[in-house]
Amino acid sequence: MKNWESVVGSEPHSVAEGISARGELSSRKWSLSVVMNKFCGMEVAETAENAVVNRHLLATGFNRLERFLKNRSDLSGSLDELAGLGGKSTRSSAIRLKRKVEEFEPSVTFIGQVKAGKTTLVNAMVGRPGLLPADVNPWTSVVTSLHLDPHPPKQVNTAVFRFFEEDEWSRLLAMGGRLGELASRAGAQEEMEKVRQQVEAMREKSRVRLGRRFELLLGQEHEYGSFDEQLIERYVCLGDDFGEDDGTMAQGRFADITKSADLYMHRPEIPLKLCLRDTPGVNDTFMMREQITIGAIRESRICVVVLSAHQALSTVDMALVRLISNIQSREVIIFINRIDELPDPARQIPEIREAVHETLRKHDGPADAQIIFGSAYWATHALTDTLHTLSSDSAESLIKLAESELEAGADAESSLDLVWRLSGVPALYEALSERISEGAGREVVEGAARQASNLAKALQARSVSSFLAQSGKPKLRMDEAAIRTELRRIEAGGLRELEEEFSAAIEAYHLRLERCHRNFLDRAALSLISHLEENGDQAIWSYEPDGLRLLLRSAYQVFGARVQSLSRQVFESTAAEIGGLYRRAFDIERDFDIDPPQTPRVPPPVVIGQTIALDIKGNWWRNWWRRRRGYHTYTAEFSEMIRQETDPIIQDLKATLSSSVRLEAAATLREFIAEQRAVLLSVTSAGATATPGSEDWLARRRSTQVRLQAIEGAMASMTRDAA
Ligand SMILES: Nc1nc2c(ncn2[C@@H]2O[C@H](COP(=O)(O)OP(=O)(O)OP(=O)(O)O)[C@@H](O)[C@H]2O)c(=O)[nH]1
Ligand SMILES: [Mg+2]
Repeated sequence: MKNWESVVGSEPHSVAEGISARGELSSRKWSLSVVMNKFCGMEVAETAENAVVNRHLLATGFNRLERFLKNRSDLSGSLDELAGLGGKSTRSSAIRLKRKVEEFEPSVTFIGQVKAGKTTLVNAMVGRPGLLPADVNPWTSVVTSLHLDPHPPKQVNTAVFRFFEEDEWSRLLAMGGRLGELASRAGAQEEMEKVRQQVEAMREKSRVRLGRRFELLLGQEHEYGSFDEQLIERYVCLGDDFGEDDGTMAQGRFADITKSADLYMHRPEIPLKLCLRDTPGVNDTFMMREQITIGAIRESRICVVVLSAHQALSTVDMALVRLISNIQSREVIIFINRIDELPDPARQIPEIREAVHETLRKHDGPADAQIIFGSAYWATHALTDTLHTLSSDSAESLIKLAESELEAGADAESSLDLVWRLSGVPALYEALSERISEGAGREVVEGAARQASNLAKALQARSVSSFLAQSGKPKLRMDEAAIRTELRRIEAGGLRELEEEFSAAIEAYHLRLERCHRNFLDRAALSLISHLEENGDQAIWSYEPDGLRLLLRSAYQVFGARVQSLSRQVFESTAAEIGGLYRRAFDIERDFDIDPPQTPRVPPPVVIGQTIALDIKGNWWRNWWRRRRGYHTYTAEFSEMIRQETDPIIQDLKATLSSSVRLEAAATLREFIAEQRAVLLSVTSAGATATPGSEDWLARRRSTQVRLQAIEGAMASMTRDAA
């Protein structure tokens, strides 16, 4: 009883034939229910690794990576060739570059509603149903990164668990998370008390569980050479769900204090390294995890938002919408899971799609984000070849969806492939492939191609140098000391310019942020006063903070565009100066350009989406309101509360983001110069192997030049291709 045919009935023909034969449909459905009744109540599939019999399914959805993979392998080939053509320094540069490109690991963060099925989906995507525990106690705050590698990973440690630092941990507990901070600021005693009790209970539990080791463990890491479900459970599942101490206490249960887990897996079906990050759901009442989610989003370029089909984006998910609304639509993919729970998915999917788009539009979210529908549940059953154990409702939905697909003219495919496709996993992998090849993957290839092209140019400069032609010896017109001095001058000039330009940009940006902030506070206070004048203090007033977000976002965008353009200018002028140095050092007459390095990426300002007091329209606000007396107290206290609430966002926008871009730009410039220095100075050490002027020597020189030009051409087309 393995394949689809056996699920829908025992007729020998394929699903495609069967389903398109409308006449047979009712009898097939009848036979389905017979089959289902027979299997209902059966144990759900065993989900250990060895139960995954259809792992080949994981290889679908990567077509869009082809160009990236081809470019990358051409690039590797060219780098090998360059390593052979140049001296020691060129070789080590080429090897380093090749390693960097090969080690490229794009990452994807999965965020979403609590219980939407993020963990189940990630488990299915890595071909290990049951690996990460699904259905975990809501206090979990662990971000788990699964590192997939088509080659067996070289790491000695295939699992690394990190614990909270002491200060992070005490802050988390002392303040009771964001809502705790907020409640205490607003003087909402009731809420505060609730949070405090929960936190106290949690602290007590950890202390009992971990005893004296507790303090010692904070800030530490635990590493393992292998992992299995039990080990992961000890680090990422809280004890409550597992009953009383079952004897494993001796080994410890660390979940309370685990901050992150990294697991390295060999996955030959997937054509590149890939990191999938599973995070805890965000619509929990206490928002302990919002900061964790913000951190996890920052670590990946692509964000997959997992929603549940039967409640895809309602008002309780506004926190989620806010978090993604500061990321470009192209880098957000919405996966609507659990379509197996829809009675009629074919009819409901378009409705849900429309509703989600509408909500995103209305709330200023990434309205153009791609939406994919699927079911981690179907995916798991397809992988483990246990379609016959699908619950009857789920099988019924699957059949209905399959029928409508086939009626719409879908290709005939095997029943297993069809179910896999309907699970949405291949479509999700395809969307990820597309984003990787046009985004981070393109940048990596382009950056390395520029560097490879510079190596090829440097070697050509050496071979066209008039000194080489005359004497057969690689020699420079300038001596080593002069080259070093000149490079130091160029570097200092470039860094100074970056520093000055950045300072000016940052200053303007800070002023603008402060102005936005002040204006917002003033406007809110004015609105409050006029409300009080018109309605008195019995009618409750509220104020939307979205205006502030809009202003902050546009200030950030202006800043981002400015620093990118100033970095580009500085990089270009530095590259031009180095080109001039080559011309002088090698005595080259023709134009000689060096490619400037890539401009730094400006990360999305996710923090703007952080929940602030005004977003929460619960009891606390009513209580706060009722406790105030007199207009004056309202306004002063309100302004102070909102200022304290929004200050951390402004601080983060000021400090973290601008300084990270600035540091990156300076580091890129330094690295660029260091590489040029190594290449330039290595030229004199690379000796000619044949007698200068001999035929052999000339022929070899010509062929080297031809090859270098070919490499340079290939690199240039790759950069153009990428652009
Ligand atoms: N019917 C159905 N159930 C699913 C599906 N995906 C997950 N589930 C179930 O939903 C429950 C929650 O799944 P998880 O994967 O833990 O959800 P999560 O989003 O990781 O939850 P949190 O981490 O707590 O936010 C589990 O009992 C899963 O078996 C699905 O596609 N269909
Ligand atoms: Mg989960």
